Amino acid sequence: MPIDATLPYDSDNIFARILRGEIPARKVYEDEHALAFHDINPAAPVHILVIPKGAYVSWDDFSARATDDEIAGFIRAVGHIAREHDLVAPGYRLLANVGGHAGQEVPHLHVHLFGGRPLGPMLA
Ligand code: IU
Repeated sequence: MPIDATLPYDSDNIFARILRGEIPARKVYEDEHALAFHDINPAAPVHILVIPKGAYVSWDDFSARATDDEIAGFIRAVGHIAREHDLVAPGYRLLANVGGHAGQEVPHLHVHLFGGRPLGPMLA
């Protein structure tokens, strides 16, 4: 079920539990602002989720409430991970679903990083 992105942050969501180390994840990167791990149901040869360490429901919540430091750190982490995985020359795609129409399932902001094959046209 897609989430309602206007609801307050639920600190029991699965990505919050991964951040607290209560649930394992195949981590690929971590710093002060961001954690990245392989998606459990990959849609491409490279399918990494990058999440901020702060408690933000969605891109909307993050862009409204996060500090400039958090936003800059998070965006830099996404770029760093793409470069570390040699995705710049072949190309890659970033996607962040927000709420019901986009089908966001987990109520902690996550940016999908897809790569490793031609990704085809955007769906919308
Ligand atoms: P969405 O943008 O909220 O629709 O994407 C959620 C993603 O989180 C989706 O690709 C799932 O496969 C992925 N995921 C995960 O990697 N680990 C989990 O424990 C759960 C979902 I639940």
